[in-house]
Amino acid sequence: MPDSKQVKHPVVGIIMGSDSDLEIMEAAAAILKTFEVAFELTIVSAHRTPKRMVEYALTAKQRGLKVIIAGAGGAAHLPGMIASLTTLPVIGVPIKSSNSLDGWDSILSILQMPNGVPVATVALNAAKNAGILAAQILGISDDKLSEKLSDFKKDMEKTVLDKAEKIRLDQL
Ligand code: RP5
Repeated sequence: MPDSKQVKHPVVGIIMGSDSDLEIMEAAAAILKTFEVAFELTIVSAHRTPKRMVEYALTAKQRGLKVIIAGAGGAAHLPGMIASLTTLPVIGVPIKSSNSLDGWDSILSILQMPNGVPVATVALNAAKNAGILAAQILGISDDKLSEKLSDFKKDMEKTVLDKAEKIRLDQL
């Protein structure tokens, strides 16, 4: 557990309900790679592999994970169920999947958790933000990572300012 895409000492667990979610969830893996955060990635389905889901959640902390990113679509119960079984922070990624009506079903299934069992829900298909948020959580106790996040923000700012400058010049 898990049995795919394993690295040494992962601190973030990226899980998803189906391989059809991978196209979206890859963005979480990509941004964690740029921050050099070790992660594992696998499929855990709340409905099709409920026993695997329980085992994943119950062993996550002892295996060294610090944050779990869980993506699912439609009747998206995976993030909430994982959150019900662990004290690790769980970030939910609602996915507009093949069985999703319009994406709202996925969003509300993940967002509307009962008091006591929070899931930090990002925007529809926003796996990149889930990866950034996971890094920010880890950055609280990791100065090097926190610096990388700070540089990331500075780069974003520069990109936008460059675009703003370009628009002004183009409009002259
Ligand atoms: C959910 O059902 C999965 O997370 C996925 O988003 C959706 C569709 O799964 P597949 O039928 O494509 O395997 O549980």
